[in-house]
Amino acid sequence: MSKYSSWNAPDVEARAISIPGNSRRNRFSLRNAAWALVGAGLAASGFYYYSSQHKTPRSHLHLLPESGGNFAPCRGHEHSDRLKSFQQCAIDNLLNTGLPFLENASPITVDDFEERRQRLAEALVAEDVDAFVVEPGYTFKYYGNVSQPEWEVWEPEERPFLMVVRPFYDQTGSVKANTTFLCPSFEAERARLLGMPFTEAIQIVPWEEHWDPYTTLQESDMFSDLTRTPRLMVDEEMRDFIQRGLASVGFDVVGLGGHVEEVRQIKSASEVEILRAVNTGTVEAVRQMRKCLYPGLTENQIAAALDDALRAAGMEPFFDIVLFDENASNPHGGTNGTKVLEAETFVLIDVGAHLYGYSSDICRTFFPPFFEKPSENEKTLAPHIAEKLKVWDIVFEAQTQSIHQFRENYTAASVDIAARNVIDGAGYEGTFTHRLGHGIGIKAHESPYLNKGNHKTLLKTGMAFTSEPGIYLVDKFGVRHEDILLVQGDNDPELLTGSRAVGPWDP
Ligand SMILES: *[C@@H]1O[C@H](CO)[C@@H](O)[C@H](O)[C@H]1NC(C)=O
Ligand SMILES: *[C@@H]1O[C@H](CO)[C@@H](O)[C@H](O)[C@H]1NC(C)=O
Ligand SMILES: *[C@@H]1O[C@H](CO)[C@@H](O)[C@H](O)[C@H]1NC(C)=O
Ligand SMILES: *[C@@H]1O[C@H](CO)[C@@H](O)[C@H](O)[C@H]1NC(C)=O
Ligand SMILES: CC(=O)N[C@H]1CO[C@H](CO)[C@@H](O)[C@@H]1O
Repeated sequence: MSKYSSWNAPDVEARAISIPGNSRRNRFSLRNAAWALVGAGLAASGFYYYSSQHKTPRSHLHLLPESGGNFAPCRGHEHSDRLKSFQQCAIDNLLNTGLPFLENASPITVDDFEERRQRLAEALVAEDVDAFVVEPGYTFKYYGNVSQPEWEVWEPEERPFLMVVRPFYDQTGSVKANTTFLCPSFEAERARLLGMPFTEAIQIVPWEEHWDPYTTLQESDMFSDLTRTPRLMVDEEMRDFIQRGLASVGFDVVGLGGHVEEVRQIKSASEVEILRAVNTGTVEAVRQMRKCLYPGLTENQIAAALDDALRAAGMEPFFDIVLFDENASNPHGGTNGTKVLEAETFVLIDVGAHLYGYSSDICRTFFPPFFEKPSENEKTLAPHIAEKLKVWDIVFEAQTQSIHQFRENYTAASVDIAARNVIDGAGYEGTFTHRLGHGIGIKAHESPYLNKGNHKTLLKTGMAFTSEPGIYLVDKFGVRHEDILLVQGDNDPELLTGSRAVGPWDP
């Protein structure tokens, strides 16, 4: 999904940093020189606004003339001024809201991590499993705060570093979690330096380079009290060679499922507040940016300005799909972002950002503000405008009907079917080409997945989902509305995006 964010220029930055003795000033001039070259190349091909994709387009545009007038884009000073004002307007509008949506969110604490492992221990007992095993990645981040790149900054390693969480009964007879790490012995100190969120000192079982790590795990005292073959549940991200390694020494290995999978699916109060903050903030960023639009902007320029506005508000965008008219008939885009904004353009923006490690994922479809809204009694709407309005309303009604199904014990299929029935019933059968949505948390896409075949998964209180129905008309336009919903017993769900869209002029 992150077709735009990959166009930032971390490589340019990295190259500059690697030069010995470079000062902050040098770094900036190197970066400018590199971007001036990029700009020159693209200017020659008639595509000089590409440079606004850079993470800091304002400083770039500002500094370019100083860093070599010959390389700077040589036409359209007015255009570049206007673009600069647009970028600043998107940032200022968002900051001027005072960012009230961020107020109730705070980072996940050590106590929250302890609570997660406690819920995991209880789930392991319920599933009759002796230990949960996970390597650095999203799930390890969830239970132990270490992602794959935080452990292996270079590339994923072949040496297993595993978190092993076992349930045990304390003196009062209640279930508790015991966490132990199987770690390359020369890395044990580095593992401790990670400062993982535990109230007690972390326990490490080390393995030497010439040992079999799986045998080391098996022969440790972790499983010595068991009277059966130890049953391990491995996370879904666990690499195949580690699963086979564990099985090869005689562990009974089972895949992620049941109550154990539900632990991460069900959000705690602090997770809900972060999800609410980042999703409401992302919607607000789109609304505030929209007010600044002017004719002639490209999809890429809008994505870059929106990214900068999100960053200015403390959220880190990780994908940003901006599509105009027929380019939006492909739900995830794929065209090159150079289509130009006009009055009657239907703009689809699907964007996600991170806050405290949690994701937003929202979508809005709208007309630009300089296209005047027809009055209520206007009977002579051009057919292509009338069709856009009609489809916008159908998708909105589809989303509304799905929302009523986000209740405890309803199936993951039912929410999709409710939306699909509206779209099919309105004569647009076959144009809603993807599922209704997915769980959301530290990843934008998490289980459970909401498709019309998923009859076996039941929604539970505390699960957070996207509802994102769409209609895609090839060669014409696409419409999608995406909001976040929190399941709340047998009631309508709670909206975690602040407020839904009202209409194509009020997204
Ligand atoms: C978790 O890791 C992040 C860095 O990725 C850090 O900022 C945060 O403080 C850590 N949280 C805890 C509770 O240690
Ligand atoms: C956790 O398990 C290890 C290894 O079996 C053991 O040495 C340690 O005492 C246990 N910790 C607690 C708090 O039970
Ligand atoms: C973008 O794609 C269009 C065709 O869809 C093409 O005409 C145009 O040259 C492309 N622009 C760039 C900069 O690649
Ligand atoms: C959902 O099903 C479970 C198990 O049957 C039941 O305990 C719970 O009360 C149900 N929830 C609601 C909101 O009906
Ligand atoms: C289907 C398609 O590619 N439509 C348009 C998308 O936008 C580009 C410009 O970026 C147009 O050239 C395409 O016609």
